[in-house]
Order: sequence, then C-alpha cells, then structure tokens
Amino acid sequence: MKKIALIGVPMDLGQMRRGVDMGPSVIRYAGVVERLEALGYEVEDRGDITIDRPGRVDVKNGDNLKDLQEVVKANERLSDEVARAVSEGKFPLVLGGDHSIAIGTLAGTSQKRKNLGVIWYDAHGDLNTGETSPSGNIHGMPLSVSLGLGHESLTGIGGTDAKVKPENVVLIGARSLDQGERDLIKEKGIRVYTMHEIDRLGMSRVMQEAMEYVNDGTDGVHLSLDLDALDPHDAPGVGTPVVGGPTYRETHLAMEMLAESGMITSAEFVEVNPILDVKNQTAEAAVALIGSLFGEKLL
Ligand code: Z70
Ligand code: MN
Ligand code: MN
Ligand code: MN
Repeated sequence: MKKIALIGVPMDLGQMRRGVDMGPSVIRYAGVVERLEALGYEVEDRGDITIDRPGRVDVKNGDNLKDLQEVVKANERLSDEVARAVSEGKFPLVLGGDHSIAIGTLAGTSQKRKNLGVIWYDAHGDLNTGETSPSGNIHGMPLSVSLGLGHESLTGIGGTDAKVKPENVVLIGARSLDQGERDLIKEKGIRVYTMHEIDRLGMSRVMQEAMEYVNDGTDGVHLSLDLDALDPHDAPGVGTPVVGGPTYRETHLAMEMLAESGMITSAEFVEVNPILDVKNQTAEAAVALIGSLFGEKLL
C-alpha cells in the first residue's frame, strides 16, 4: 500500500501527565511526512482529531474512569476517520496522544477487518478495566476495551462487538503489569513476550514467533507502539518510564522485520511527551522507527 493517511490525536486526558497532547505536533516537527515521502509513499496528512477539553481535568466518575465523556467523544471521531481511511484503501498511521486512542484506532480498523491481529509493543499491558485499574487512567485500559471488556460507553465505540479476539493479540516488551491484568492474561490465554523472553530468546526470535502467531487466521495486523516500551535511556519523553526495556536498536530490528513481512496494515505511535523529553529525542526515535516500519534500509 503506497498511500498513507496520517491522523493526529492530541489527546492527554487518558493519563495524568500533561504534554502528551503535543505528541502529533512534535512527531510532525521531527519530519515524519518527509521521511515517508522519501520512501515513495503518498502521505495525506489529515490533521488532528478534535479533543473536547473539560475545564477541570482528571475528574473520575463513579466507575473509576477519568474524563470518560471526552475520551469517548475523541475516540468516536477517530474511529470514523480511521474507518474512512481503510475504506479508501489507505494505510492509517495514527499519532498520539496517550494510549487511550487505541480504542478508536482499533474500532475504526475493525469495521473492515473482522479478524484483526494486534501487536501491542508496550512496557504495560493496558488490560485494566475501571474495576481493576489502580489509577482510573483510561490509557491503562485500551486493549481490554478492544477485547470487549469494561465500561459500555467505551466498548460500544464503533459498535458493540469486541474489536479483537484474545487469540489474535500479542504483547511485546511488558515489564509492568497490575494484578488484574495478570489475571486477565491467564484467563484469556493471551500471548505475552515479557522482557524475560526478549532477553532469553533475543528480539529476532521473539518477533519471528510473534509475527507467525498474529498472522495466523487474521485479515490484517495492527501495530500499537507505545514509546514507553523502549528503555527510558533511549526514549525519556514518556509519562511513565519503566527501566529495563528493549533498546532503540532492538526496536529498530523489530520494525525492520515487520517491514520485511509486509503484514502490517495499520499502526499507531503513542505517548510521546515533549515536556518530559530531551531535545525531542523521543519524537525523533518515533520517526526513525516509523521509517523502518515502512521499509527504510541503509543499503
Ligand atoms: C497502569 C494503570 C499505563 C501507559 C502507563 C499504567 C498504565 N497499569 N499505560 N502508561 N501507556 O494505571 O493502569
Ligand atoms: Mn500503553
Ligand atoms: Mn505503556
Ligand atoms: Mn490466530
């Protein structure tokens, strides 16, 4: 697919640190469009989704969900925009924003792809619900929402069906999971490559196995890449850094292997926070990784 629809989502209400709403802007500033055009892609930058901003942020409702209505509205808009891109035969490339926007990306993508595979590259599981979340932050919940679990105003975005099936999902890079997330992983038998497996098997074998797994019986594969998956040494500009992650180099290898496979049909890059970053390094890492995902090679 040579046509890319670039969609920015300046959302920061899914978590507590302000600044991640500037993610789309700094990733564009780091040259994402030019990078993709240099690779021969036709990029249609559709600008940013509108985010409603409440006067007071971080307001929890009775179900332990912060800023629920605003998060729902933004994800409904995003879902429609992503579904439109897919129906036009374009590759949706979504720039966050916090990870709560994966709810809308997956809702939109799954309008057409009913057996979507998902690679969740993240330090976290994002498998909480209002019941299990220690924080009430919706960016800790998008994967469970997409599996059809949690508050109905979130699971109902883009239709009431579950957007992805647990056997089509693989987590890579996990090293911070809450108890409720561990229980859900066991209950649903979700495939997870934690840092233990990455260290033990190496990124190359992990990616080989993960790609075979999500490609089996699916009609497309979405990459959801949270920049906090990377070791904070390489990606300091994120709201919740967790030590001991895959390096910039290992993550590049992962992107290159995905590019070679040709299996990725949609992607999002989330959680870049320029307030916490060092000289836009994390946004630049995101753009370099996007380059590799879309086939950039040295020779
Ligand atoms: C924790 C929670 C989270 C991203 C942090 C953290 C979740 N499990 N997700 N950073 N991207 O609050 O649910
Ligand atoms: Mn995440
Ligand atoms: Mn994370
Ligand atoms: Mn499968």
